[in-house]
Amino acid sequence: MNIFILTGAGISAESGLGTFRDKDGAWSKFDPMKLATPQGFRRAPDDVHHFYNMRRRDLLTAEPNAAHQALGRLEAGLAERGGELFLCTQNIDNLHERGGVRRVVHMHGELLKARCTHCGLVAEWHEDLAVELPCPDCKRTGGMRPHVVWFEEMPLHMDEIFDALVGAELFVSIGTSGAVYPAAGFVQSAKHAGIRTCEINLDPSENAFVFDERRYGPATELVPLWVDEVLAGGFPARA
Ligand code: BV8
Repeated sequence: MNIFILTGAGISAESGLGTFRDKDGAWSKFDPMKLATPQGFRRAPDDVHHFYNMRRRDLLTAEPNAAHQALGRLEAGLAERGGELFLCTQNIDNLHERGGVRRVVHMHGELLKARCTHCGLVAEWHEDLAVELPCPDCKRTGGMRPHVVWFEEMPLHMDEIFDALVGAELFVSIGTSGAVYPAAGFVQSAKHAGIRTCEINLDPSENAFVFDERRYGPATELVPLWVDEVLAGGFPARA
């Protein structure tokens, strides 16, 4: 049994990391066009670094929750049965890895990595970033940025993602509003490929109507239950 799971900020909400479009989400306080676009970074790099430095510090004190840990169990359980979990996340935190998932595909990049726009270096980075910091490799300043995908930038690993998507038997979306493309379009691609689809979320997403099955509630309650059902006997009964 091969399962493709797409996660979003909602799966990390109960670990204390904020979401984007919920009532008190990041985009209700900050302008994404100023803080999550290449032109925003060109125009005000210090503001963008401050936004990501704050989030990086929060992440370093956050812990994975029961939903992250359940997906770690799912990956191991599927492998024992000759199956595979393909975990694609829009999140830039490392809570899936710390929850036990061994292979995580970060299509929007990773908050604990930095990239040099001069030489292309990508390096682990747990401290604050700043414009005046020199690149560890080319030593030039002014080029270090968070290794994250901003709006109008191409998400990462898209070929690998689509290959895994069409090879899955079940597509599950967890903790995402379905507002951002191309991730929000994955469920349609799964549907067109004849793959069963399931949404697990606090509230219905923008593309809830597309899903065959829908479960609503906190991820730390629903995801462990769902994983137990899958590992006990294949696909959960239809809702
Ligand atoms: C691109 C930076 C192409 C990282 C982010 C149509 C097709 C293709 C593109 C577009 C299109 N229309 C518009 C576009 C452009 C744009 C886009 O989609 N705009 C939207 C707003 C309309 N897309 C892009 O620009 C993407 N790039 O398309 O490139 C291209 C082509 C040619 C040449 C070049 C490029 C890039 C998208 C990535 C942008 N980066 N952030 C960061 O700072 O983190 S966006 C941001 O939104 C994050 O990455 C985040 O991951 C993503 C999605 O948000 P969610 O994770 O869903 O979070 P949200 O708050 O929205 O929802 C949380 C959900 O959780 C809610 O539903 C809530 O109910 C639930 N929840 C809350 N608590 C819980 C819970 N669930 C369970 N339990 C709980 N406790």
